[in-house]
Amino acid sequence: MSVVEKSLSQAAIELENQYGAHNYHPLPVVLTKGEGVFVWDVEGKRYYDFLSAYSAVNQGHCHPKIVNALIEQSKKLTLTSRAFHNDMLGKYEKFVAEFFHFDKVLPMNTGAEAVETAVKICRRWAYKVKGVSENEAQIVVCNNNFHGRTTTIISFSNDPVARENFGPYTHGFIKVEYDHLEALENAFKSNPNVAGFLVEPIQGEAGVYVPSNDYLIRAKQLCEKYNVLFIADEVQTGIARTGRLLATCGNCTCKNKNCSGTPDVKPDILILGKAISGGAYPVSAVLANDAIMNVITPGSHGSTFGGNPVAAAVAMAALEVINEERLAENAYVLGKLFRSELNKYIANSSIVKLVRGKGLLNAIVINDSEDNDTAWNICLRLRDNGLLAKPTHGNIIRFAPPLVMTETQLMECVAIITNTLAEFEIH
Ligand code: IF1
Repeated sequence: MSVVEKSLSQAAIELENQYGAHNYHPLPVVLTKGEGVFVWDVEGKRYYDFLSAYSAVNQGHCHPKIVNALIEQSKKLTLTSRAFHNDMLGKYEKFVAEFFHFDKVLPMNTGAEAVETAVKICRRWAYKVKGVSENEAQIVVCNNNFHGRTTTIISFSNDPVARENFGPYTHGFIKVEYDHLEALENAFKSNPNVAGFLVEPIQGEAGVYVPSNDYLIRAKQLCEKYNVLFIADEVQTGIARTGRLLATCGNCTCKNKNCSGTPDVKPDILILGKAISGGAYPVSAVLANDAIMNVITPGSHGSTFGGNPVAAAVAMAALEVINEERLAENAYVLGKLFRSELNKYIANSSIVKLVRGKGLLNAIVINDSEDNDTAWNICLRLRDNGLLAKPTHGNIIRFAPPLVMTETQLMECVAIITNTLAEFEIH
């Protein structure tokens, strides 16, 4: 112990450094409390949370309805495993399947588990339904994808940091350029064993890349033409984050008057995670109609915690909050305001190149090379000024506050962000 009293934050960080694997490089701030759009550090300082735990806390930190569902179910029955039935699973499965307009759901826990589950369903559908020879199924993915951290998923990543020295890698994936329909059709045309196309409706980790307006719908049409399953990974873009219940499909129940109301593209397999539980509990889900989901037979897939009673109670409460508080509509309106205000600043900025995003999933691109630390230093100053955000790749800063934010709070955050950026302007 140094002679100078260690701050509580410093002590907590040192514990992590000594006893925790160094698999992250967090911003130096130690949080101890969250409520709505705010979090507090151990020294009592309040921040606006502009990351929302990577879009898992869309409903706001510690939402009372969700926390109450967690507490009440935890007092009754937490886990039975799937060796027996319980009174929560069927109710939850019906709720979620109807909420997203699919026949069935396969409940899992993390986003990566749900992606792995979707890969298994797609492959088995290829063999049992499409007639692809055993072990020959191919799934098309996009360059700069992020779908999780398991060895199969990083096998089709092209991010060296996420992939290097974790081989041997899983076969059966073809990479194409994102938002490139010709490349996608060529992959389908040149390989009859393609069973699925796994895509993020917006590439979050890559830097909030929003594809061309017609990309998803035309990609789905190509999937139909070549009998390929369209698999939407909405772990990050789903649950109202992009101004609609789902980034892919408009036939939602969010009653968002801004929404087209007609389905842009209905996935064959939908992958959800993160905010399906409001960040209160690990919950993920894979949804599909019977013609696809029924390839899964007893004993062919499972999980100890998948669909447990607490997950069921929490997820139903978290999804109810989305509709009750019209969070898709709020994300749509505040997202437009956020980008409009940032563009006013960018018009006269030397260090911010652009802002992009949909709903309240946005990012700014800093006019600096990826390997410089301007974006990191901006995030450190944002922290000092009471707002938490973190760069994705090098020079891109993601801004994704909880969807419960008010217009007044958003404008206060715009002021914090632009005043902080102004400190870095080159005059
Ligand atoms: C980390 C990124 C975000 C995801 C999509 C599946 C998963 C994720 C589209 C897997 C998870 C998280 C993971 C977390 C950081 C964060 C992240 F930066 F890694 F890429 F959000 F953009 N599909 N994303 O975004 O879900 O297994 O984590 O529940 O691993 O560092 P998970």
